[in-house]
Amino acid sequence: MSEIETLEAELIGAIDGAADEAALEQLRIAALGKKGSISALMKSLGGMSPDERKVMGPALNGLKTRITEAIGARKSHLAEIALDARLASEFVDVTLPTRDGPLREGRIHPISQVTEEIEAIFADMGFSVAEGPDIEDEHHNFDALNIPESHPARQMMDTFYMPERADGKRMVLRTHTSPVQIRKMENTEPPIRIIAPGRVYRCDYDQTHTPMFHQVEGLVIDKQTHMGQLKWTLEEFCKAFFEVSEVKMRFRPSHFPFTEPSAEVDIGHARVGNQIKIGEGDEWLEILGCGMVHPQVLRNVGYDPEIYQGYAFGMGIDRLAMLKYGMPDLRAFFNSDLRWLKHYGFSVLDVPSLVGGLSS
Ligand code: 2NL
Repeated sequence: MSEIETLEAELIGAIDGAADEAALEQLRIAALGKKGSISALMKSLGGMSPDERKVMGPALNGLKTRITEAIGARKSHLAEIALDARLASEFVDVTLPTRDGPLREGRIHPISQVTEEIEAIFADMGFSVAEGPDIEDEHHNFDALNIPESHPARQMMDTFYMPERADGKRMVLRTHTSPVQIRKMENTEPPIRIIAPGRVYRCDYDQTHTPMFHQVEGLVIDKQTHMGQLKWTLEEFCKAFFEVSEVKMRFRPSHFPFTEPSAEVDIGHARVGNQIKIGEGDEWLEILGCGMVHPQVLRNVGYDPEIYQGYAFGMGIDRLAMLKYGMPDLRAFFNSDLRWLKHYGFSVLDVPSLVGGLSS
């Protein structure tokens, strides 16, 4: 066997036996690196006679090519083995029951649960979810909504004002999620179909009020919208949310600066023992406010009220949660009491959906 054949047999044997990529790299350097065995033979070409070189040149080049290819082949084979091992070790049997641990122990707060339920219902009716900043300017929180400087809601008594800035601007903690909708209208052409859930803030603290609470507002703007659509949307929402096939509702005339006409909506309920039954019965509970968007609000965001109209509504998420899940005290919502969370919280694995059930 020639020197070349011996070297080739040795190298191929070593390459096929290399256990991992690092060993393979060592072999590559030992053969093809600057001081490698093949490189040394290549260098010896210079000292050969032209006849010898004619034979040895192509032979060495052939050797170099075959060794490079063998290293490449072994490398992809090793990578395949490594991938198979990883796939085998990371195999997850999704049909197994959950193990003890955070997934089973942890709880979703009722407010997060109810927010997701509301989002699932409105998503099904073609609404998207919009968000905006908690710290707002007075334009988006009040002026654009047709709430005048003199309105009681703007008084220091009710609103958390931030310290006045150098440019004289006073920011506020948003008192409702309406500014999210104002922002949406300011930078979007109709049609619009959104809900805006989120935290809101008011200077108020007693048995039924916390200074931070949660609200969801809805807004639809299009060329032909009317109170009938608003009424249907809210009825469908209430049936889906309270998971009942019929729900008694009452629309009472009301007043908001940002809607005209405006209405407050009550749902019928009955007390059975210390439980509340929603949808039937002779007692009324106010759950939301709504109306047709005031033409001045449309003008404020640059819409022509002769072309576009819309309806809007707003409701308190915390209150809806209390009603649906029978939680008596609003203040317990924000105490982070683990016993309360264990009792009223929801499983991480039960994601609310209309097909899978909202609160199953
Ligand atoms: C309530 C009443 C309401 C709205 C919110 C709204 C938003 C825009 C324009 C017009 Cl951008 N209206 N929102 C309308 C009527 C009532 O909330 O009692 N919330 C708890």
